[in-house]
Amino acid sequence: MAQDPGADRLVIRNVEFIGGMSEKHGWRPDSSLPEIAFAGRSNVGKSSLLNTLIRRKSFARVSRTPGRTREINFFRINNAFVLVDLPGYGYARISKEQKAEWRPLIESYLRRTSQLRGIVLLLDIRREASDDDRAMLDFLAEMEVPTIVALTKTDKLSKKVASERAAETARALALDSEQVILFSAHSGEGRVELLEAIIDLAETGPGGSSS
Ligand SMILES: Nc1nc2c(ncn2[C@@H]2O[C@H](COP(=O)(O)OP(=O)(O)O)[C@@H](O)[C@H]2O)c(=O)[nH]1
Ligand SMILES: [Mg+2]
Repeated sequence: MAQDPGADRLVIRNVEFIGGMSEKHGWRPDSSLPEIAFAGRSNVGKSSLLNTLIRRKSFARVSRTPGRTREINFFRINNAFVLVDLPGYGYARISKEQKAEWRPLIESYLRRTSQLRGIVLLLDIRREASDDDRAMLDFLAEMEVPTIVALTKTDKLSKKVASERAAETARALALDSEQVILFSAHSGEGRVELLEAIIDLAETGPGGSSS
């Protein structure tokens, strides 16, 4: 793998927490770097996926800090792009008021970010997409944001069933099969594929032109 000339760009050399956006129209970094955002319902495995992708203790520490879990957190990676950790949505145990909170915050971020190059939406491979998941996908399609779906926790299913689920998900959500990536934080499945996909998005100029 060290001999592969393409592998170097996948090495995470530097991760820097640059801050959190906690309310609609609130602070956000004025970075001009491309941004890639990660979204999904609470408990889908987003923290685990990001920790697997980034492999930094400092990253895990920030995402565990109380108060940060409902913010949008920004991390500069390799001084090349910004990874945006959106708050998990739709957790059944929180109040109605809190439940409604994610939407304006996430929508405000998405509408204000001209450097957004793509979004990774996480879905648990064993569950059907929720209304919130579908609302998010519709919103992203409307905004014409390139979308990747990561199906998480694939280690819970056999390889055969997992790939059937991937095909079903693509069909049900009208996605291309290349947009769906199987991922497991436990086995590491999909880490390289997902990293390649997000770096490709980050290196694509606005409106899809190669920069
Ligand atoms: N089997 C399995 N469990 C996972 C995986 N990723 C996360 N989990 C579990 O799912 C739960 C929620 O994970 P977490 O990363 O905190 O989800 P978040 O709320 O989306 O940040 C935890 O109990 C994790 O151990 C995975 O790839 N495989
Ligand atoms: Mg989390």
